[in-house]
Amino acid sequence: MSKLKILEYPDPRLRRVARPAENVDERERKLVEDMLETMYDARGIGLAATQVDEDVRIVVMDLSDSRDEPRVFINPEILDRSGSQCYEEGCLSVPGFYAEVTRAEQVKVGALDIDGKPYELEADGLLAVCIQHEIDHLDGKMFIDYLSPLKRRMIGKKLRKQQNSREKATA
Ligand code: QAP
Ligand code: CO
Repeated sequence: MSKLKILEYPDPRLRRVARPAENVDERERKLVEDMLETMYDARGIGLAATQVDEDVRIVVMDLSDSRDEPRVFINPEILDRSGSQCYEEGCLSVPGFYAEVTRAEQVKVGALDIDGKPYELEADGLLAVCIQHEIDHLDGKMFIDYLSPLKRRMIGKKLRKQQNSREKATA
């Protein structure tokens, strides 16, 4: 397994729309392993392939406290949604920033598992929030898009500053 580099806002590569996986093979399974390692190392609960600069519709998640319940979604699709809930979200690609976002309360998701087998999942609460957040990434969308343009610009400026000083420190 190997740890991957996580892209950070406002990197334009986070805006690409990922293409569906044509099959679930060794290449896809290796990516899933690497994404899980990357997510666990960064102490995240969800990670989309877009965030590690991979152009394919794959999401990994783990909402457990014990960090031993990995979930894999290949070509995930929201089949049904209902209700609405407000949740304070963060993102590994927007480190240090959190904001409340309103999304569907319940979703039904269809996806392929790590063996390429189709399955469906009914989710609510944090699980539903996380799935919607991660599928957004595959469509080039981020949680800060739901905030005001002013807030988004402020976050972009602060992150750029952090990124620049980090670059200088390692130069
Ligand atoms: C998406 O986000 C999510 O700023 C997953 O410094 C988040 O794993 C869905 C993280 C909340 C629903 C609710 C963020 C780690 C992790 C940070 C994450 C940070 C360190 C974010
Ligand atoms: Co995110």
